[in-house]
Amino acid sequence: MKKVLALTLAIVMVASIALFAGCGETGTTSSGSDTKTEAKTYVIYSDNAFAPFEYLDTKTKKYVGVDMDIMEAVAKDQGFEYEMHNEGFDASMGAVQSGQADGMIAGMTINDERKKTFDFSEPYFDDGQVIVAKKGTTLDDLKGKTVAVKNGTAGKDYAEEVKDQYGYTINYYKDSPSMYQAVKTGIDVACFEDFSVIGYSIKTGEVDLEILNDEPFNVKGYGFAVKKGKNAELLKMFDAGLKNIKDNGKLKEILAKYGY
Ligand code: ASN
Repeated sequence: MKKVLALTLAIVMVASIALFAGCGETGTTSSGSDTKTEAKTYVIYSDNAFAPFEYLDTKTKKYVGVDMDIMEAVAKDQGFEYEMHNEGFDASMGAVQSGQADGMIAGMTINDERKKTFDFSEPYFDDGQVIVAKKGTTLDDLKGKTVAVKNGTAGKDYAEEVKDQYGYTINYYKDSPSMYQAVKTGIDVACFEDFSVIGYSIKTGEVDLEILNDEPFNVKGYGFAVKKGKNAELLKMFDAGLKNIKDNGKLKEILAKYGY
């Protein structure tokens, strides 16, 4: 009799452990086949000084901008949680590749080279790069000088590509303000930056530089990115949310808020 009781107890214990384990693993609030997985807080990385896409609002000490608003609107639409880390562009790419971040939104140009290591959302904005210098500089003035680029960017890739054509050498910087500063102080004769970003800073009077080329080069879409083959569910939610905010006018509203 004792043996039977002990056995029954053991079975009950094993069964309840299995039940608990099951709950812990999937975090289900199950009712039949309608199971929901436990809410995850996604880690999203971004650039830190790329107005109007992401920049520190000195009054509120919070990062604001087009990308910050898009991420918020998409997450709200899709009902997921995230935390934003504004660590810089190159750092964001590194964080996504190392798995430290689940995704990034940083005015990131969608191109074929990056598609080898990232999966991108649908585009939400189009932009290309321009060459920027002190007023009165011409493209001929680049010869024999140094130009500034930001690590890891599409502008950097383009500057490397056409370097012999213009005859300059390249200095590498970690963020956009350091690049502008190097041009202002004369360390470098020019820098390469996304057209709408430098255009915004010139317009607001933040940066007293001039765009040298008539048309931006390599105009391409900006997209949200995850590591290739990873976080497919996050990318799917981003795309679904992006479609909704495109359809319901929210994206237009966000862009208008920042002057587009
Ligand atoms: N458009 C830039 C790039 O994709 C992004 C940036 O500088 N934040 O390289």
